[in-house]
Amino acid sequence: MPQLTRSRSKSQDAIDLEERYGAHNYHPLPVVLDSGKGIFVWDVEGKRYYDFLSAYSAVNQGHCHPRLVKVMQEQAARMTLTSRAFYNSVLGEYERTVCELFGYDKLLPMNTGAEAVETALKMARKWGYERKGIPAGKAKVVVCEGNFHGRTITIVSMSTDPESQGGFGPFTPGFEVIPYDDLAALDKALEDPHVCAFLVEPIQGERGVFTPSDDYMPKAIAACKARNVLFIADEIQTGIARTGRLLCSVPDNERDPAKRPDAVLLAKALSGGMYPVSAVLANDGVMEVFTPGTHGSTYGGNPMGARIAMEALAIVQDEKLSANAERLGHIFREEMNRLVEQHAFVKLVRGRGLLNAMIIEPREATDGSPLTAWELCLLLRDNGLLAKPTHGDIIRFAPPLVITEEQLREACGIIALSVKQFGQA
Ligand code: IF1
Repeated sequence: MPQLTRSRSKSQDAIDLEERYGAHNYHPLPVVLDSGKGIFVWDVEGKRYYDFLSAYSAVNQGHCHPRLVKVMQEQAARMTLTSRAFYNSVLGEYERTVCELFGYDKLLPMNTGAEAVETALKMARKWGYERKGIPAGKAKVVVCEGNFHGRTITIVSMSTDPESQGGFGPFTPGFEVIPYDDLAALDKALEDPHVCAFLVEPIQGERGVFTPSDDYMPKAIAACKARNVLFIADEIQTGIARTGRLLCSVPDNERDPAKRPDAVLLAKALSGGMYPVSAVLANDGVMEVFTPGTHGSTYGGNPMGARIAMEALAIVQDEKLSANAERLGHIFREEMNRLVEQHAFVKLVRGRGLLNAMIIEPREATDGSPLTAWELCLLLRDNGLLAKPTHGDIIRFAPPLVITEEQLREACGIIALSVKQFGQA
C-alpha cells in the first residue's frame, strides 16, 4: 500500500490537538485542510487536492467564491445580527428572492439543516391539527427506511440507523417508517387519517446516494395530494443544482402546485458553504400555521446569512451550475462505469448530476490486511483527491459544481489510478 511519508510537524500536531481536546464524534480522513479555492483545497503542508466531497454538498459554488467573500466582508462590516425582534433591511428581499426562484409563497429562515427539518415537522403537525382535523397529539409523519435528516433527538427518533439513533432514547413518537421507493407501502401508510406529512429525500444521500425510480417523486407527490397529506421534500443535500436541476424532487419548469412538494427544505449550498443558512419553503395555506411567538431562532433570518444566500443563489444561476452538473455528471458516470467493467471489486456507480457514489466490495490485501472503501480513500488522498466513505463500502463523489470538464476528466484519472493501485494491493 503506497504510503506518503507525512511530515510529523503540522498535520500530526493538528490531528493530535483534535484528538486531545475535541469530542470524538467523527473519524476524519487523516488530512488537515488549511485553505480552499474553487474545487481545490490545500493541506497544512501545502499539498493540493481535488475536493470531491464539497462539505457534503454545501460548497456547490466552490470554496471561497470571490463574490461570496465580497458580500460577506461588506455585510460583516455593516450589520450581522439583529434578531427577529426587529425588522432588518435584507431579510424581506432575501425571502422574496428565494420564494420567486423556487415558486413558493413564504420562507421561514433558520440556520442548520436539522433546524429546517424540525421546523417542518412542527409546521406539519400544527397544520394537521388545525387544517386537517387530526385529533390533538395524534399526528403522524411517514418517513423512509435509510433516511437521514439530521442529528437532533426528534430527527434520530425516525432514523433506521442504529449508529445515528442508538443510546439517545427516549424517542419522539409519531413517526411511521416505510420502505424507500415503494409506492404501495406509501399508499398503505397514507390510509391512516392521522398522517399529516410524508418527509423524504429525493435521493438518499447518507444511505449512499440511493437513487429511486424516476417516477417515485411525482407519484409520491400525487399520492400525498390525494390523501390531504403534506409532501415535504428534504432537498438539503440534493437541492440547489447538485443533481442537475434546482430541485431534485420536481423539474424546474413544473409550476402546478398539485405536482410540487407542499414544503421544500434547503440548507448547505443555500449559502455556498460560507455560513449556516437554512430555509423552509411552503405556500400560505401551510406556512400560516406559524403565528407570532409559535416558532423562532436567534440567528434565523440574520442579514449576514440572507445576503450571502442571495449571492449564492445568483451564482448558481449566473454560472449555470445545474446544466454543468447535469452534463458533467453523465461524463463522470460514464468514466466510472469503465472501472466497474475493469475491476470486479467496483460493484456499482450510481447518482444524478454531480451527486454520485461508488460501491466497493471489501477485499483483503496480499498481506491479509483489510481493503475497504476507507483504504481506497487513503489512496485517493495520496493521489490528490479527497472523498469520504460511508457505510463501509460506499464512496460518495460530489465535487463543487464549478468544476470544468478538463478538471473532471483529470479527477477521473486520479480515481482510475487509485482503483488500480487498490486492486494491486
Ligand atoms: C453529519 C450525513 C450527508 C442531510 C439531509 C438534513 C441534514 C443533512 C438530507 C441536516 C446533513 C450532513 C450532516 C453531517 C454529514 C452530512 C451527511 F452523512 F450525515 F448524512 F450529507 F449525507 N437533511 N447531512 O444530508 O443538516 O443539520 O447537518 O445542517 O451529521 O455527520 P445539518
